[in-house]
Amino acid sequence: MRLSRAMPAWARVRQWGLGLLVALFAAGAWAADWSREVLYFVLVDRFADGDPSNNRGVDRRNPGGWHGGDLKGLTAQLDELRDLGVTALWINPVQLQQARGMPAQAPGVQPFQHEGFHGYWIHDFQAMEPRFGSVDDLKRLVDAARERGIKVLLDVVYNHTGYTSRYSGRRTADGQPWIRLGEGNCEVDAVTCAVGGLPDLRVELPEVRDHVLDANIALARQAGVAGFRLDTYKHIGSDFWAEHRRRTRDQLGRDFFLLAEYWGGTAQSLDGFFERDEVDSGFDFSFKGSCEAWVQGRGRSVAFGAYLRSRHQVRTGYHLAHYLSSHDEPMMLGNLGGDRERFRLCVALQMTSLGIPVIYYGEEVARGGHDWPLNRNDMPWGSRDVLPGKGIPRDEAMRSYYKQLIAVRREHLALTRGSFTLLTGPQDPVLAFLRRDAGSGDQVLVLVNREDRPVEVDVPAGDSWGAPAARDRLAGGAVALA
Ligand SMILES: [Ca+2]
Repeated sequence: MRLSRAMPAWARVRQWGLGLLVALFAAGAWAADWSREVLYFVLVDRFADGDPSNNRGVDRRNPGGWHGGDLKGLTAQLDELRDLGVTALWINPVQLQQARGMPAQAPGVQPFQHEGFHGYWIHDFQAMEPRFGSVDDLKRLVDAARERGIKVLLDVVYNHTGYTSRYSGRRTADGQPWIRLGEGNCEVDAVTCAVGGLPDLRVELPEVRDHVLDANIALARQAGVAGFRLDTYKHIGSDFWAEHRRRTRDQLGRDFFLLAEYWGGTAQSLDGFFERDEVDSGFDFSFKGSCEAWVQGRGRSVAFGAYLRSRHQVRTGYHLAHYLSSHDEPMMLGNLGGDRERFRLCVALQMTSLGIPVIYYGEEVARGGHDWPLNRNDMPWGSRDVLPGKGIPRDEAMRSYYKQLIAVRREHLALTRGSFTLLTGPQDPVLAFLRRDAGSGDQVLVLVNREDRPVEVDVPAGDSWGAPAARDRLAGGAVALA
């Protein structure tokens, strides 16, 4: 078949009805199975302002300042996420932030004041940041999301406080400081070092551990969130994470979901945590760079396919969460020099690959902003009257493409839990692989062409392909198989 670069082709090879039946059965039997979720990450301050009365110190011209978004605003825009097809929402930490920001500099940006708008500079674990909203606002978000079939993951920090906090100088009952200041080298000892120079909480001390655990668990229980995204996982020891797993399960339920931010995480490097059942999932830091390289012509297609296959080594019942952009890395579209056609190929690969796809807010409308701090800029709302991103243009065609791919992913068990068979030959320019779900018989053939021209490709049909007809899930229509 002929393929243009921008149009990966899909062919589903078995009866649709059987796949649908099995999908419904499986969803009921595995209430806590996150293999079919599509996760959307929002920096609350940068998304939607639903309450101007809490906009203390807001300066939307400051790339590191507060921009006014809040939980009420996010709640009011949940239909935007439901319409896109996402099934889970991850929001940044919402506890009270340090009172004043820090002077900051970045290439290409005027020196600016960096505030705690991102939520990771906590002053008090037991209080909410009023610019984000109240505990009731968080509960209303969770309830409104649940009505739309969307789970909410709350980001929590255990490793450090803000640069200033109510904990500085605090000591335990037997006189030990709560904080380690400026000690250690993260290259030598990740647990005792000060990440980004932030005061390191000594969570190995039971009094400190109980304070942060109790605060986060109480907030989760009050609001009814479905799980935690665990910040700076690498920088806390396994004893803490084992205790964390026990307590969250005991107090928040067996299905309470844990997603670890282990910097550099892959199927291989996360396996120890999965083996010890500390968490249910971890971010896959390898997908973004691998995809960027391949779509730009670096490396053979067969090697990239072998990499995708290696992601299937993840332990059964545990998940990799793979993303194209994040608040801690330059955004993919910028890394690709703004090439939206190549970006689309990575979107297609993200949505046809094993794991929990994570969409960084606004990426689905080709949000601009490349490196920090502009990778955390405002959600584009185009002509819609939503601040802070009112008037920022949106690529609606890109959003439609995301919608289509998310819908295809959610319809096919093969794409979420199926096996991976690489069909690319050593010299083939086109990447070809088959995803197959043995239980339902659902199969999807994925073909991706990174060349700047149409190419012809022969794909060896397996014995399991069955009926000699398939359906193109992107362009529509039948595909004849010979
Ligand atoms: Ca506000």
